Amino acid sequence: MLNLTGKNALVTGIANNRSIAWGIAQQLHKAGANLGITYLPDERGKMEKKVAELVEPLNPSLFLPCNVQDEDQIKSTFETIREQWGKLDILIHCLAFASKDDLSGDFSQTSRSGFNTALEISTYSLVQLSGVAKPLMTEGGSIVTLTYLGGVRAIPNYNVMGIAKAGLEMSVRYLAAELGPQNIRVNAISAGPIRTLASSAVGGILDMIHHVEEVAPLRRTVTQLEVGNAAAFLCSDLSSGITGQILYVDAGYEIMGM
Ligand code: NAD
Ligand code: 0WE
Repeated sequence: MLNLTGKNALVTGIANNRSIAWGIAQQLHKAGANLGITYLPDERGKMEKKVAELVEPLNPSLFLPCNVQDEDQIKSTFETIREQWGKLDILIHCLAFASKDDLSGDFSQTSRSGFNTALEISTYSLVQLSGVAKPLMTEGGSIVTLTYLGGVRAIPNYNVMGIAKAGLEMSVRYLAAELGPQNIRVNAISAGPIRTLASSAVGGILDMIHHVEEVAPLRRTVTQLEVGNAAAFLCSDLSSGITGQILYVDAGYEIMGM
C-alpha cells in the first residue's frame, strides 16, 4: 500500500521539531523513503547543528544548506543530488517568509521590498526548485508544497502572505500542466493553523486556533503528522491520478460559512 521504498525525497523547511516539514519528513521516512534534508543556514551554524541533531534518527543520506534566495546554494543542492542519487522522486517545498511588519496592520501599506521578499521566498522558490528538479525526475515524480486558506480568503493580518499563497496555488496549476507529460505531479496541501516557529511569531495565532477548535467540523486543529500523512499519500502511487490540486488538511474548517 503506502510504500515509498526506493524513492529519493528532498525535504525543505525543517527549522525545529514543530515544523510542518518535520512532520512530513517523519512520515516519508516511515513509508521507507530515502531522505535528503535542507536547512536555512545562518552565520553561526546554529541552525545546521540543531536541524542535524533533530533529523539524525531519520538517517538522511543528504544534509545540505539551501537558502532559496541564494542561486548558488540551489544549484549546488541539486548538483549534489544528481551526483549522489542520480534521480529525484519527491520534492517537499515547505517554506515561507514575509517581514513581520507586513503580517499586521494595513495591507495597503505593504512596502515594495516587503512584497517582493514575501513573493520571492514563498512563491518564486517553488517555481525555481521545480525547474531544477525537473531534469532529475527522470522516472516521474511528486512535488508537494504547503499553502494556507489566507491565499483564497482575506484572513486578518495574513496580508502579503495571502498574495504569496494565491500565487503559489496558481503556480501549482501551471507547474502541474507543464510537468504532467513527464509524469511529475504537483499538488499543495492547505493546512489549518498549527503552532510552529512561523505561526507563533504571529500575534493572535492562539485566538485563531481556538476559533478553529469551535467551528471546524472535527472541533480541533490538525497536527504536523496529519499533514505528513497527507503528504506521504500525495508522494505515493496511491495518488497517481491526482495533480494540480489543493488538498485541505484543516479538520474541515474550509467548508464552513459561519
Ligand atoms: P517553520 O518556521 O517551521 O517553517 C518555515 C521554514 O521556512 C523554516 O524552516 C525556515 O528556515 C524556512 N525558510 C524561511 N526563509 C527561507 C529561505 N530564504 N530559504 C530556505 N528556507 C527558508 O513554520 P511552518 O509553519 O512549518 O511553515 C512551513 C510551511 O507551512 C510554510 O509554507 C507555511 O506557509 C505553511 N503553512 C503553515 C501553517 C501554520 O499554521 N503553521 C498553516 C498552513 C500552511
Ligand atoms: O504561512 C504561515 C506563516 C507564514 C510566516 C510567518 C512569519 C512569522 C515570523 C511568514 N513569515 C513570517 N515572518 C516572521 O518574521 N501561516 C499559515 C501561519 C500563519 O501566519 C499568520 C496566520 C497564520 C495561520 C499570519 C497572520 C494571520 C494568520
